[in-house]
Amino acid sequence: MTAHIHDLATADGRRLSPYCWAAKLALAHKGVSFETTPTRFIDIPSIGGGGFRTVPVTELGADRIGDSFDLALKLEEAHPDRPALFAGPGGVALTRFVGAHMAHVMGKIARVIAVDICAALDRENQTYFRTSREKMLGGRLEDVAADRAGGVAAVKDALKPLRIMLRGQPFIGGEDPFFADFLFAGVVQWTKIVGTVDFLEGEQAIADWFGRIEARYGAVLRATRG
Ligand SMILES: N[C@@H](CCC(=O)N[C@@H](CS)C(=O)NCC(=O)O)C(=O)O
Repeated sequence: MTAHIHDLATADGRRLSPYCWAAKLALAHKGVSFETTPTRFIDIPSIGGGGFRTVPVTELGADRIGDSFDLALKLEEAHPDRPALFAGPGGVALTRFVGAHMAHVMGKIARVIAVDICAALDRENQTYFRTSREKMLGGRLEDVAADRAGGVAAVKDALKPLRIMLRGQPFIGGEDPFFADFLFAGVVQWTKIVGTVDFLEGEQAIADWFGRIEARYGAVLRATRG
């Protein structure tokens, strides 16, 4: 079975979304092949005839799944014999916390690079993105990003728990990556795709951890345009 992902893309086809990257890494971890369709922000409401507000939207067999965490749960249920994404109900519960922490880090990063993301979209999508993100971030994208050094410092502060944890273990999942790792790897990949700020500069432990993910799933991460 080949899964199909509606995958958020910039005007030049670069695959942008942290959650779409997490979904692709989860599929690869479970050995499920996938294809992608580049999807712009304003095309999301038309996916599958309507009803979805975010991507990834993943077609997996007869299912159409509109959330990356739900996709990971479905994959774990369908393939318990393959490498784990959660390793049991406790792992699912803990990954909810990691997801919330990842969203917190993502919010800090968005303040620095939302203006760069906007520049990478086509005109129609720029209008949508600017309006929605300025509402979300509470100001003009340029103003929110004006103190770049301060914004980067806030991201680094938010990454402290990950940095400390990686002193003692190679992955959030322990000896092997879990979905929690893929949620954070999606965020790192997002910043690399936008490519305007190197948040891993001076972050050796996190860069090494991302390198370990790349060592396993480099083919997925190198497909920056699908
Ligand atoms: N909980 C969802 C969140 C997905 C999400 O927020 N996706 C963003 C892209 S990173 C999106 O589609 N945003 C659409 C929009 O802002 O209109 C998941 O894990 O799949």
